[in-house]
Amino acid sequence: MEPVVFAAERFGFHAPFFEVLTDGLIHKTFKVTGNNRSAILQQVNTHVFKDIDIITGNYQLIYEHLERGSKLRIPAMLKTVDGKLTWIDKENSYWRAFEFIPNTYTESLPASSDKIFSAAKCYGAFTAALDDLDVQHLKPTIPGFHDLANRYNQLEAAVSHASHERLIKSRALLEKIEARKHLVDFYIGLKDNHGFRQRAMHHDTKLSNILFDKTSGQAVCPIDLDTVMPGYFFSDVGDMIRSMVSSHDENALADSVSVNAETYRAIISGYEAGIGNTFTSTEQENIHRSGMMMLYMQGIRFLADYLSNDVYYKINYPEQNFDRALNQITLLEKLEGFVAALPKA
Ligand code: GN1
Ligand code: MG
Repeated sequence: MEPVVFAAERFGFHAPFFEVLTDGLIHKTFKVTGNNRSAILQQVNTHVFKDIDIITGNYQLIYEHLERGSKLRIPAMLKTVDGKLTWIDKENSYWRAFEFIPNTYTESLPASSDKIFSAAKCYGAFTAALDDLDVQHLKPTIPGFHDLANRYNQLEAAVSHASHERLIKSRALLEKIEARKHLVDFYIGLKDNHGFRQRAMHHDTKLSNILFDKTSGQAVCPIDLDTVMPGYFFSDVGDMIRSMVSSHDENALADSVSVNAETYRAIISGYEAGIGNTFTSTEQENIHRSGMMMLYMQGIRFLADYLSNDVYYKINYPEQNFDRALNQITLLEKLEGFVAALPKA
């Protein structure tokens, strides 16, 4: 029997029907259906999320906070037949389950500006709804996750251990990354500037991490909340720009990337509508840096993984992490041109 079938049983599903939902690069996710109900079942990647109690604790804190004071509702975590929130199988894999919110679905790229606006507003509203939660109660689930200085150091460490062949192939990209080190300096500076607040950031704001309502076509809530933790303004709006502004994601060939102006505007205006007046004036003034920060960071992360022989991201062919890095840095170059041409506020 497949491990997912055993796991489903622990969460009360007997002889279920299951579908593999493959979008993420980290966890394995399934939709299980049986006895007229469905749930999302996940095998947690514990190499990435080393402490399952931290991700579970954060999730419950967020869930309860939203339940008390917000219209926004996220899927509830489900319990096993013996009342636990997680189950460990005989291979030592952790499993958990979430309620499947009926009549919802996830969108994929390319998507209309209406969908993008609705998703961006939802991510903004999520952070706004958590504004009165003391952000220090959310524990960092991956230390240094969107710390650009940390990511830059990890790339340097990867360079020092890389194979000759992979290093030669990466040379031009490494030069482009080095030439933009001012983005790392900006990150270091913002931590000491009180105009930038620490707040609850989702940190993985892909379009596919939003549930949409099938009837209204509007965003319902963000999902994939393992990386919700204290962060800075650029992460969520920036990761949306990073992952949505081109008509295909980071797995597309670099020569196909482009900045869609309408999508860009929908992200910014949707996010502003959602986050409302919790954004400070300093954050607002710097909003157009966000996409560049995130493309730069993701380019660095993919290249560091390539130079480390692909230990982190799932790949489908040997050079995929290099191609993803090239995609992100190419999009960064295009975004720089686009932002420079924006009318000054
Ligand atoms: C990972 O697995 P997924 O797709 O939810 C990664 C994000 C990256 C993304 C790039 C925990 O997210 O930070 O932006 O891949 N998540 C983690 O596709 O590293
Ligand atoms: Mg994720």
